[in-house]
Amino acid sequence: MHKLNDYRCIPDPETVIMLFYSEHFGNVMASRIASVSRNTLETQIEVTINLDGSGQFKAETGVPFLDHMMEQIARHGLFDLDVKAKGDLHIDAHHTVEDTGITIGQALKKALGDKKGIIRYGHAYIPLDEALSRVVLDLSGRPGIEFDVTFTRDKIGEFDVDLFYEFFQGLVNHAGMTLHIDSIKGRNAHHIAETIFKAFGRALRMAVTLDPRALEQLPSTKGSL
Ligand SMILES: [Mn+2]
Repeated sequence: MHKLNDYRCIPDPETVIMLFYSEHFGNVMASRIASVSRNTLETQIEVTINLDGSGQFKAETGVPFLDHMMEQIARHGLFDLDVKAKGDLHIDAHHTVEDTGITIGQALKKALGDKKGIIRYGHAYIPLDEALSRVVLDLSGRPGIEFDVTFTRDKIGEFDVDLFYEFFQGLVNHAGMTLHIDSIKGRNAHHIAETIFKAFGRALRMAVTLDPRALEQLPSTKGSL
């Protein structure tokens, strides 16, 4: 059995875990990739996610602010994320944003597979100038969202701030995740939104990370997640 202190010269615990994992389980790691296509009369969406990526991001959704926010998830979560969405934007962005959240949730669930070895819980505080947000999540298998965010305006550019909740609710319902999002401080709506998405990426990265001390275990006393 290998021990973490084989790598004690490397200070960053995430680097230690990644090195340990890629050395011993490299081919398993490559499998945490999933693609999902979801088609309705309102939207056609394709998502590919690699949980063990490097933050590469591509999106064509026709909703630039959504793309800007999803890029925060990919970059700060170190996920590779590719999102293609065609939606009924002639009505408004509601269906496209909600269904993109749903499809990312489905892809995330598929990429996680049996969830063996994952940390399961994740949290992050992220500041941006005057704004500060906290995201805490549990890959519990049970959908639940607590969204305590007050925006200082109704729209960021063309983007309706109500849609942030719709995005996360769709994602949570289909990923099977408990998600608490709290905006703690903030005046600028763009900053508030960005801190939420960065914190979500960072918290999700923690939760999906494989724990080298428990690679063969499911982190639940119930025996299922
Ligand atoms: Mn920005």
